[in-house]
Formats: sequence, C-alpha cells, structure tokens
Amino acid sequence: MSLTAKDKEVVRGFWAKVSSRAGDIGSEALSRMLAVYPQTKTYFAHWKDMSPGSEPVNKHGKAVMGGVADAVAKIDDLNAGLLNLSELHAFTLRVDPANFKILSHNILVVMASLFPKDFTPEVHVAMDKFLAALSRALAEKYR
Ligand code: HNI
Repeated sequence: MSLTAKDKEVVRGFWAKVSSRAGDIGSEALSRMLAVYPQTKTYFAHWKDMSPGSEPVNKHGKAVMGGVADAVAKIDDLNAGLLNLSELHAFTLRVDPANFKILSHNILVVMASLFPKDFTPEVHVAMDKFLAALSRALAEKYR
C-alpha cells in the first residue's frame, strides 16, 4: 500500500518530534530484535558484544536510524533514495529481507513505548506504512 500525501505529512511531523532520540530508538530496537528474534544474531557474529545497549549495538542502532532519517528525507522516491543501501544489504551483507519486517516491527514498538502520547493510531498507521515502504525499497535490489 503506498503512502498518501497525508501519511507522508504525518510521518514527517512525527519524525520531527522523535528524531533527536534517534540513537536511543535505534539502540533499543536493535537490542529487542536480537533478544526476541535471536535468529537475527547471525548477521552480527563479528561483534564483540551483542548485549542490549552495548557499544556495537548503540553504534549500529545510530547507523540504522541514520538510514531511516535518510528515508524520511527521500520519502517521495524511496527506491531511488535507498538504492545504495539496498545494494549493500542484498549483495554485500546478504541479509534475508524477511528481517526488514522484523526490525521495522521493533522500531515501531520502541517508538510507541518512548512516545506514548504522540504515537496516536494515525501516527501508528502512517509509520507502519512508511517502514513497510522502506523495507520494500531495501529489498528492491534482491530481484
Ligand atoms: Ni542494516 C549496515 C540501515 C535493516 C544488517 N544498515 C547498515 C548501515 C545502515 C543500515 C545505514 C550502515 C551502512 C554503511 O556502513 O555504509 N539496515 C538499515 C536500515 C534497515 C536495516 C535502514 C531497516 C530499517 N540491517 C537491517 C537488518 C539486518 C541488517 C534487518 C539484519 C538482521 N546492516 C546489517 C549489517 C550491517 C548493516 C550486518 C553491517 C554492520 C556491521 O557492523 O558490520
């Protein structure tokens, strides 16, 4: 389902509110993904420490949310905007795209838990659609 003009406006508005906490969101979302979906740990076997809030988790959480910030900026053409990141995940990292849905879910859970007042049903649906579109764009180079 593609994002409507209204969805995009809601995503931009919510992101403007939460982006200063992007590092915390990324770290907690990644920590939850690794704890709740331990099959995702295989991709990070080279890290010294995969425990919640560890240095590599914090650093990578920040990097992932940098990608999300980029996607918000390129919301009108996600496929073109995320082309390099898609190639990286498809050809170099070889991440199974099923995991994009898992990480998206965890990002959504953490946003809801850190911003309960701002995370209205309208924000929930717009962010869910946005993260699904981001995941589709990341999977674009797989085929
Ligand atoms: Ni992902 C590296 C963004 C989902 C495994 N990832 C990155 C980088 C960004 C990024 C940005 C750093 C790129 C660089 O160094 O140039 N990843 C994103 C985004 C999503 C995502 C926006 C989805 C919301 N990545 C995933 C998922 C997995 C994943 C679901 C696996 C479960 N990513 C990786 C791995 C790396 C990576 C592995 C390399 C990290 C490292 O430390 O080696």
